[in-house]
Amino acid sequence: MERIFLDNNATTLVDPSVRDAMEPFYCQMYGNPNSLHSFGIEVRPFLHRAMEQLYAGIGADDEDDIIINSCATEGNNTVIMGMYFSLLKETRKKSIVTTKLEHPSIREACRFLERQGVKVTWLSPNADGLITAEMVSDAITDTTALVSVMWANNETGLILPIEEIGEVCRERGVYLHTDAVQVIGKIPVNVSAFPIDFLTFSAHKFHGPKGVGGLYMRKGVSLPPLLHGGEQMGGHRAGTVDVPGFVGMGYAMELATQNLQYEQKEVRRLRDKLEDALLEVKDVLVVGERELRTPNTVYVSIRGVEGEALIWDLNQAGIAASTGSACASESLEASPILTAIGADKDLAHTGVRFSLSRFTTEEEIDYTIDVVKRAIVRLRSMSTSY
Ligand code: C6P
Repeated sequence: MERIFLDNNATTLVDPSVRDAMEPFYCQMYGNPNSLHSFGIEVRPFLHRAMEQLYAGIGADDEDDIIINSCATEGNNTVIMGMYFSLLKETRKKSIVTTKLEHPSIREACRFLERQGVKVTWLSPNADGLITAEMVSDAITDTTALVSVMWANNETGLILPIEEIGEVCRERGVYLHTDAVQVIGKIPVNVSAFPIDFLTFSAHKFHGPKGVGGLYMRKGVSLPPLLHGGEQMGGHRAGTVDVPGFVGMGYAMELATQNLQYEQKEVRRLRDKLEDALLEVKDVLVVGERELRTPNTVYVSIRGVEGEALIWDLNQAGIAASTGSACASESLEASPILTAIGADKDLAHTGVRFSLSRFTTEEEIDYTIDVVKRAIVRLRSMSTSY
């Protein structure tokens, strides 16, 4: 049976051309880029090029920094922990503003800081699932050091108004960090045009390899490293960089930019087709307005159908979707996002996320529509609450 992957917000297929670009760095050019001999020296131009691809992909200025690390979880922790050691611990700037929508890598890092005495303000989304610039503005006080708001939510795909939020932060003299994991390759990202100080991304969310990510830091802002040791990454992140991963991430970023239009037109058309078909079914609701979401994501709630049960039925038919974050998929708790936007208890257990990619085909979507519709009938017929 052919399998269908509609869980691209969890991870993505490595583009075969990205894999080809990485391949020479395993058994041929395997030198440590910090070595002074030819094995090390020959690698450096490729890393230089990969770095340029990243700068171009996010619109960074030459003088800004991009720190290559292991994943977005590391990037997010570097910002939160770095803020703690540089500002929160020592100065009167003792608080952070963040949201209840964040990925656990922000949420748990902030909870850890709460236990160290830092004040964290947790913004709840409004009924549309959004955080507004006004909410951020109201939450900032004289003691706020950092605002951390994700650019798009991984479950709903809802895009938050980062530019406006950045303007508020700039006016009030507060740093802005954004977790941009879910927007690379889906909407244009230009950090030079937006008032963003820190931005995290992760290669495996845009058809690059797992285990490599990046943290953008605007020129003039600095954070102590999370990993201490050698002088790699200009002292910002010790440890030998994953050379094949770095090269792959650079190329994946270039391809993400090249495919942006395709994503916004074709991937979106397929997503809309799936969404329209699901909305034909009675008592189905989609979280968030289409225009406000990343083009590949639909988060649907189907009354009378437990999210896990539907995922199981789909899996039997070879289709991979999810109830939400992959890293929370073993928890049977209600969806935090559906709860946050005011869904009742029954509804909060029904969320299912479909996330497409540029490799998704029309046939796959047609088949999925058919399978989901049949699964809904089957599961509702067994439901005690519907
Ligand atoms: N979200 C999901 O199923 P890593 O794997 O550390 O590079 O990325 C973590 C991460 C950080 N921020 C956001 C917004 C994310 O979506 C993720 C990963 C996956 O939604 C796995 S939990």
